[in-house]
Amino acid sequence: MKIALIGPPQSGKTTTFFAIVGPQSHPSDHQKSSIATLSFFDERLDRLADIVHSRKKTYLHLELLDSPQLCATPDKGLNFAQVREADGFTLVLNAYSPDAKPILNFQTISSELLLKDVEVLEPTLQKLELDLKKGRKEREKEHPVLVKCQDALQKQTPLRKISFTPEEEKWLKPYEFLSKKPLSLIVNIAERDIGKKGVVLDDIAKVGFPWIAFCAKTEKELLELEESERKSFITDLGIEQLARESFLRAAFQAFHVISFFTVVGEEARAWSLQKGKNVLDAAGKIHTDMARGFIKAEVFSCEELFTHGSLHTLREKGRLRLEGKEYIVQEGDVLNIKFGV
Ligand SMILES: Nc1nc2c(ncn2[C@@H]2O[C@H](COP(=O)(O)OP(=O)(O)O)[C@@H](O)[C@H]2O)c(=O)[nH]1
Ligand SMILES: [Mg+2]
Repeated sequence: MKIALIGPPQSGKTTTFFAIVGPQSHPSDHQKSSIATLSFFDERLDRLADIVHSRKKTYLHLELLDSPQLCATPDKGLNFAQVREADGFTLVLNAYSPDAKPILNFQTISSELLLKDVEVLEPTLQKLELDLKKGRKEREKEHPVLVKCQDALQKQTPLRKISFTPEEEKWLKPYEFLSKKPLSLIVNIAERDIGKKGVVLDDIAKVGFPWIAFCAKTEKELLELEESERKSFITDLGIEQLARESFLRAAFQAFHVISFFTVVGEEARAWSLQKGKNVLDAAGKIHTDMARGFIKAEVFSCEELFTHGSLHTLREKGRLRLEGKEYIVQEGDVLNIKFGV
């Protein structure tokens, strides 16, 4: 999964990048693109690994992209070639400078994403209709899907708000529509606003996207400190959780994904799965053989394991369930897939 930081120039994207990934071996360069792979530290995986005595822990990973090309400038707008590669966006909004207009910036950029989709869709649809007139039947099924998108966009509805069938999704995939990609927000607040709740945040909450607020400059500097020193600063400043930790949760929420876990041999591992998918889909993510030869899954919730303290007690209490392939995987499930090939 690749997430691109987008936003107006000077909103704090590059500062945010380093506030999330920490100081990098190469110095912070505001002219260059940077990409980093992030581990999604999940305390639940730590606890699970402890209880089942796993020696190895594999967290979820995610790529974060920061590029000067992703600036939305008033004259040029966003550079969209590079954003199309991303699976989702995090929009960084300036709320730190005295003249900041975060809500306005949010509105401008979200309508710009929508407009770019119209620019792609309109000529495509025209060409498609010409092709159909010429009798090119193979594109017949694509037409209603694109018309559905056109209807939404004409009503200013971003495509991420529309539900599509798996068949429709297949047709849409090559277009990489921008208003369809998951979006989360970062409100980059001023040093003096750390730990405060303000009007801006109330307004941000109303726009209905997963968001976090933090001071990018301060958190970037905090990560440059020694761990021991950092802790006291965090407490003094009244920061509850560093953006490094909260960011991924907001981004994941935008993607509508859940986490599930597996324990195989020595390794406890976290996985992501689209909300609403079943255990057969989950098996397919782990290994195609597991999906092909799927028999049953032994399932328990990690929270219940933490409550009961051991697998033994869970089993005694009948909290280890056997589920068939239709079972919808829940947040925090631990899956043990039984399969035969
Ligand atoms: N005071 C303050 N300055 C910030 C904050 N975030 C970014 N800046 C400053 O704003 C300028 C632009 O930040 P940068 O991260 O390069 O923005 P980008 O153009 O979106 O990548 C830099 O000089 C930063 O130090 C913040 O939270 N507080
Ligand atoms: Mg930058």
